[in-house]
Amino acid sequence: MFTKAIVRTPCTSFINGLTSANLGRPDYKLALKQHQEYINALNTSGVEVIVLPPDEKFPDSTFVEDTALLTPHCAIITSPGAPSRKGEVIQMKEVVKEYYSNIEEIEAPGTVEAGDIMMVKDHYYIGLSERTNLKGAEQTINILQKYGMNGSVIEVDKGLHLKSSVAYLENNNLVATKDFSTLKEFKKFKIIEIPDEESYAANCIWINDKVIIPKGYPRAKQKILDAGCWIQEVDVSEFRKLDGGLSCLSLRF
Ligand code: CIR
Repeated sequence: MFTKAIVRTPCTSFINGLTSANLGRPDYKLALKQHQEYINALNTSGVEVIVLPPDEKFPDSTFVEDTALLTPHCAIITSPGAPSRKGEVIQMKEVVKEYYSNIEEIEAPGTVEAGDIMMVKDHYYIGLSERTNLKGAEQTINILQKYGMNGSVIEVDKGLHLKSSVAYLENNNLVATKDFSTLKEFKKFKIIEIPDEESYAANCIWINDKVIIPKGYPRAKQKILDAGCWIQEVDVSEFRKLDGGLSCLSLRF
């Protein structure tokens, strides 16, 4: 169970965030509205939501998930691979200090963005992507092992981060796009395969027996419902324009 979630209100420079999506510029006002709806959804999942103020220096700073890995035993402050995002971790470390006494950090030349890390109980799958390199993944695994947890790496050839394409929904259920559904590393899971045309919906989050999914993906929704999950939909269209999904918008712990 999660008891808390950290989010950060999008700043006005959010509209200039990194993207390869080709979906046009986000509408800032609509993004703020959608962010509030996201907070409401987290609240109704029984977590206390810690809302950080906008940080104009970093257009992508609303995507807090990438800046830290919060485990039950320690917090790992990451080392973002995107140059424009590197400074985001300084502020996040100060916030995390209030909740964790064991704080570890990924060091250069290692890079890690935690959108590449999927937690399955005490095992962490770490995507090797354009943002997370092997050195960063190895440092992460060493830290996890120090605290009695473990990790392994997965090549990410498609999508921004590992969790752009997969999500663990507890009870052995793994949501995955077609490309990731056949990976040998995921053989042991019950795969909920998301059709290609709705692949964005593979980025969903399990939070205290509820699954929050993006609004507007009916086939993905039906598949997740068929797996016996209780669903809430949230519209995150403006965050999608910056390659961001539901998981990116919070740190849940
Ligand atoms: C970026 O490119 O870094 C942001 N525009 C989107 C980050 C999305 N984060 C995530 O998937 N965890």
